[in-house]
Amino acid sequence: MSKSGGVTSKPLDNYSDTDSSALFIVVGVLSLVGIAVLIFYYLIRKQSHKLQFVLLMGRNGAGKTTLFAKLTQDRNVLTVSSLIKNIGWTKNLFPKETKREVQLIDIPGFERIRWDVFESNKALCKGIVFVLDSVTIAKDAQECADILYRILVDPDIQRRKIPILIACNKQDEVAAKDVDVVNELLEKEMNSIRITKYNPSTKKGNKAEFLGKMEKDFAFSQLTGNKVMFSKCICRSEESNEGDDINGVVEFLRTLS
Ligand SMILES: Nc1nc2c(ncn2[C@@H]2O[C@H](COP(=O)(O)OP(=O)(O)OP(=O)(O)O)[C@@H](O)[C@H]2O)c(=O)[nH]1
Ligand SMILES: [Mg+2]
Repeated sequence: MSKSGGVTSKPLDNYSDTDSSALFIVVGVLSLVGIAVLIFYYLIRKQSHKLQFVLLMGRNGAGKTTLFAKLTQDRNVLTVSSLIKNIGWTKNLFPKETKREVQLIDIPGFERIRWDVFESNKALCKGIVFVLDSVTIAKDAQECADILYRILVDPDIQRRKIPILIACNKQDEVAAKDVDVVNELLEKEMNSIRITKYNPSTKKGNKAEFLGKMEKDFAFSQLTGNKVMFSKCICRSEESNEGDDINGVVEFLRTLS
């Protein structure tokens, strides 16, 4: 009995040794694969972060290039109407944090260049700062709303739920409209534009281009995919550069860095 027990116990011990070393090998290989996947994922994320950027958009003279220079060079510049895009990384935007800087593209307001540059860069954008002139907004509301509408119905922008910050610039000027007033003016114009895209009563047009809730007046808060936010902005005060205020834009960029 004891002999037979001795005979059976030896092969069992051997089997157990082989089994545990096989297990070690499997665990080792799996760990290596896991580490490789993590490194690969980290590199892809790093690379895609480098490739992505935030677009500065809006009509001519809104202050995009002025804001771009403040964010990328931390200085005030005199500008002329842009005919080509500017690309650059933000500089010292989050000095005391581990947040990474953000790559920006300043898109000229000139209509044909604007949409060419937008079309060729939208696939890699991760956010849009829509800059507008708060002094002339009452007169320019329709044009600004047109641009915004086209951005917001874009399938790429919708599918990727790109967030948009509307920077109400030139708030240093006495004639500047408050952020709430700008919001109302734009919503009113967006309301009119969407009826031209699709009319719910006649059912004419493209339903996919109707933004917001059918039964209510348009409000940016009705957009479920794209988050649209507003902030005041002063990037080149007429009186003194010390009065500049781009905190709302910096906060927005922080959420994307
Ligand atoms: N008062 C005031 N003026 C500003 C402000 N920001 C920009 N400006 C002025 O607005 C004018 C137009 O600014 P730009 O930065 O060239 O405008 P833009 O949006 O780049 O214009 P385009 O390149 O034509 O699309 C310039 O004279 C700026 O100095 C601001 O916050 N306050
Ligand atoms: Mg410009």
